[in-house]
Amino acid sequence: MAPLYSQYNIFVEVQHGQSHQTVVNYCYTTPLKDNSRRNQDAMSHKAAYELLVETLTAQRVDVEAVKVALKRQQIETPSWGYANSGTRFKAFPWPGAATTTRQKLDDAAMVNRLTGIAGSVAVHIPWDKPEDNDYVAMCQYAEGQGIRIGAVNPNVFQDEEYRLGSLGNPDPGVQEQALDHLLECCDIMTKVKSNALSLWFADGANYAGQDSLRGRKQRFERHLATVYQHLPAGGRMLLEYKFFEPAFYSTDIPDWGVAYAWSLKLGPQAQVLVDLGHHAQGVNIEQIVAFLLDEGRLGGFHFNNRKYADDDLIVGTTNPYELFLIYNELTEGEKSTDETVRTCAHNVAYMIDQSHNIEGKMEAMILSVLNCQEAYAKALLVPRRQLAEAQAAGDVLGAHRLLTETYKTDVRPLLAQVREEMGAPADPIAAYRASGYEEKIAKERGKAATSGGYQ
Ligand code: PSV
Ligand code: MN
Repeated sequence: MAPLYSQYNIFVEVQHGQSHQTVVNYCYTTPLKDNSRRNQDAMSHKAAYELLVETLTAQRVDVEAVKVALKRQQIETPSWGYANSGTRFKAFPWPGAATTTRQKLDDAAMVNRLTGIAGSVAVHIPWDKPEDNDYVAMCQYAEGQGIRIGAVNPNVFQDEEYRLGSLGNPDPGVQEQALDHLLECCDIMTKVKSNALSLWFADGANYAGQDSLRGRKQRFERHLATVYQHLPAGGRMLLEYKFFEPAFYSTDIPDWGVAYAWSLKLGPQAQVLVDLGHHAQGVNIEQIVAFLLDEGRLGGFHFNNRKYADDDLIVGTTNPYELFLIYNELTEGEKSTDETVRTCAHNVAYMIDQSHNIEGKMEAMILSVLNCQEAYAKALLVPRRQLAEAQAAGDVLGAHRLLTETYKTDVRPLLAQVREEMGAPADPIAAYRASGYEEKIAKERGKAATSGGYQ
């Protein structure tokens, strides 16, 4: 097998003659002999790591504590992210993309081996329904690959009966059908040892007057209460909101306010799930995160990235700064003196929800996990005490700068070191490319037939 390790290169920033009155760090600001402004000499990540530790330690960062937190981080990958997906115009098949649940589990296990922090996989039922209906065996198969089954996602949007919605449908028979499936998923949770029922509904209306808005609300509230009663012991219900699509006039759970209000009505096991693609342009997601954390009702994330709508692009590719700001709130929550907030922050389910339409599925997933890891690492370095002081003193730009300068820290050598200490490759993407896995699955699985587009 090809070596799993690749050399790590960093850039050395030279800042001659500049004073560093830093409460924040300028990474690798080491003067070089040749006086060049930007020297691209390669340095092993070990040397870069040691330099970073020195810099951070001088800023009174407890690097060991940061490493412990990074080793505990977990990102759940979605089974559906390993399969072919597409837009309404076309789904382009990718050689080797998974078509069976076992293949999806194999792929998720590979992503976990390469990153060390993707130990669970979310399933979507019936997309992941085993042919023999043996969910226990499915769970054992996952465990045999070194991963767990995470959130169970019911699917009440694909059957023909759901044209006018599921729980919100005006037809009581269709409501019943959706409810049965949701209750079946509660049973599946026990079989696959999952503690999260992750709910998203495509329900809504396309035209004013199409249905009673209050009527739909009441149907939802009634049926969700029944589902809540069926949660297995210790199980959580995560309520995902989305402001539009596929319904374009009204959506039954359009925003976090509705999801929050319903979670309060349902009980403590119900919490809100934030999908980064489910907000209007410009919405301050980190503020939503802060609010829900403070109320102890932030249940989980569906990470992805958007530019225009629910684009489902790789998390951290379009707006890495937003991802950092979200992690900043979460990290602050993890350290809070308020027990509700701390407990909530430590129990957040970090999940990816993406479609990889024009790119390979495996590399996309590895990159997604790494982008979350990088955002978290930076958030862990935020000098909380100084930030609080600057905020209390009304030092607007001082506080802002503490955050932005931390964001600029090059944490890659730290992450390479953490991965190696966890037995993962320093550069998981290079390791994946060198592993032969992509070629192997392409050969074994071939190219699946896809549909998509207007038919
Ligand atoms: C809907 O857009 C969504 O975000 C929900 O989480 C679904 O379960 C997922 O995408 C896959 O369709
Ligand atoms: Mn989602």
